[in-house]
Amino acid sequence: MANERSLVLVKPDAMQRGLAGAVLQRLENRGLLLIGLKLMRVDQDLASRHYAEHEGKPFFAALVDYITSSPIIAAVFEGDSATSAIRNSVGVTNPSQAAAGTIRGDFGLEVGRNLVHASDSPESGERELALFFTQEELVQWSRDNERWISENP
Ligand code: D4T
Repeated sequence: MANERSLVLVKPDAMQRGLAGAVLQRLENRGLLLIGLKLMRVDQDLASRHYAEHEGKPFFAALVDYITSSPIIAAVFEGDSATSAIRNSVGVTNPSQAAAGTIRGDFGLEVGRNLVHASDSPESGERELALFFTQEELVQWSRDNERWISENP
């Protein structure tokens, strides 16, 4: 799908460890277009809504504690096949299994400290970004070098 939008969260462990720039740089370097960015705290209500699909699972309480424990950076990236491109750059959920060269594979060791969230489908991306951003907070813009990133800009 063209011009997918994906929500990326730089989670509290990445913030505490000073890795926010490294995480965002990897996605920016791929050519994904940044259209939303905010430093914020996630409260219990937002955490429960964002992780609604995990409610009732054994790790849910720890997951909510973790995501609410420090500020995060919420970002929206746009691009062709943005969802899969970002998920591939992020790596699999458990950093101990994530490939070297991915964010989780290079910076993490445990599933409960996996540094970053990325939407798992275009539909999730739209649902999730609406939890974190108003339409007015998303910036529509284009780059002057778009034709060097995309064959059909
Ligand atoms: P997020 O949603 O944070 O990008 O992670 P993933 O999409 O890669 O993985 P997920 O939705 O299956 O899990 C959400 C979140 O829960 C944590 N988690 C997960 C955990 O602490 N223990 C577990 O056993 C699992 C499956 C990690 C990510």
